[in-house]
Amino acid sequence: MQRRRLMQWGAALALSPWLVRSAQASAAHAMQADAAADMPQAAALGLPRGGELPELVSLPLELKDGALNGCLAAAPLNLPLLPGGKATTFWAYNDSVPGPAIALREGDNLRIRFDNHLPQPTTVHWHGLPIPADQDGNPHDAVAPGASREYRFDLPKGSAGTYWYHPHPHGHTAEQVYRGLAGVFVVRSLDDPLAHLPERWLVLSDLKLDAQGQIAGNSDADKMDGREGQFVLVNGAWQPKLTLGVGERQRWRIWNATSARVLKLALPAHEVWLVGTDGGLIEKPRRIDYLLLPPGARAELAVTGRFAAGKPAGLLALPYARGKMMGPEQDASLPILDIAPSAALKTAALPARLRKIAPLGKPAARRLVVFSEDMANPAAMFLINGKTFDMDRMDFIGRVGAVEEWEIDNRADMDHPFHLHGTQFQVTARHDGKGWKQEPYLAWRDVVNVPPEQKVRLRFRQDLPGPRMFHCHILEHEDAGMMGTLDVRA
Ligand SMILES: [Cu+2]
Repeated sequence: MQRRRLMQWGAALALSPWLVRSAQASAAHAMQADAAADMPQAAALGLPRGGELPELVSLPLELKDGALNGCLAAAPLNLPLLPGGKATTFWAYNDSVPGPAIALREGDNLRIRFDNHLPQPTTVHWHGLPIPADQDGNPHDAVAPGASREYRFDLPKGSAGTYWYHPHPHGHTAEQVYRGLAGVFVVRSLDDPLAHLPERWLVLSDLKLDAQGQIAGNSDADKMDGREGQFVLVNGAWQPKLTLGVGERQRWRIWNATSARVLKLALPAHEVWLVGTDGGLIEKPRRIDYLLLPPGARAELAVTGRFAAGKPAGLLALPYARGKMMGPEQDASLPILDIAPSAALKTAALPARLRKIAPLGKPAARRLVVFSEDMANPAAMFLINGKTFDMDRMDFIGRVGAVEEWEIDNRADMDHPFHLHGTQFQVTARHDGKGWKQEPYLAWRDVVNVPPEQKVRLRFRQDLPGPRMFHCHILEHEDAGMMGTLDVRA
């Protein structure tokens, strides 16, 4: 097998990084051909496209004893996706792909009964939310097949933002997400300056089917590069269509729920302002030409329908190279969503100020987080500070309420999007390989992409005690051990 050969070469040539790289390049070439052979072309599968953008289903919630109560169950689900009547088996929350949307307000208290009907242990991780560590679906708190648990937390003031939930068991996160387990979670503030805009929610996910129309397992190339399938879906549909009035301003929330794609999203025919990041609104709208959304990240946009002549009317993912070792890079624009004009509408106002974000003060602790790859060591290929994930090791000890500054230094060959649980951070500066540049605006994030030979500085505060994961959000890298634990102590 090509993979084994690659590893033997890697081991034999461990003394010469350059030789390892060239051996990898030729093995990679052979593996690309393998990967193409086991992944049929999109067109050959007959997945329908061009339908109306599906609305997300909502999770029913019942107010009882001061809490909103709901149920989530993870289970296999057969969906008749392809023509010919043969169903594709997904794993889904409440028989829905994506999972049911949860929309709450700051101050709400949520209680979710969760049932695991999967053949594997799982957890529900509430990605980005500032909730207690023991409610956050850490890999340490797995729910066994057939077992249940309750997740319970409140949404503090200031937590309005665009979040999601997905499994986080150690070693199975990528598979559970690519089989369909992911849902969105929106927290609204009581004084939302954009409440007057109609909202569209777009969940971007990746689908890879085999020749039988079933969800394909991960190839060796997927395990190394992070998985990319034939299809990028929006709310579970392939290249669906949304209508936008000429001159109409809408508020879009976009989730990158793919395992590994760094999406460089553009709307060339329209007027686009960035208004929010993972953890809610930024201070002032920023006019943008494209949005770089790494795996796991979210954004809010104010989109005005302009339908500029001669420009593609839809949402595109522009070409982006993320240093993949095996697979081909995305070297052409990928249509994600069609946009059709409806009647002309008055353009709603976009406030000049959205909210105030206070910069986090001087850090009480500074830490260095180095991403590296060791292609000669299949047992520990993706490393943080030279180590692979160990559930029983605390990598850092932090303090509740203390500001920390972390420098994420990518000394590897691929992009690795950094993610931290339990809080939102502020990126303060980025090093592009030549020098540091101050981040031009304040924003709350929980994912930041770090390309090879680049560095990012960020600050955060953890307001609750307990172990918090930090990891690469390419889910195959996370499963392979590119993860650590920050133990926050009172
Ligand atoms: Cu990674």
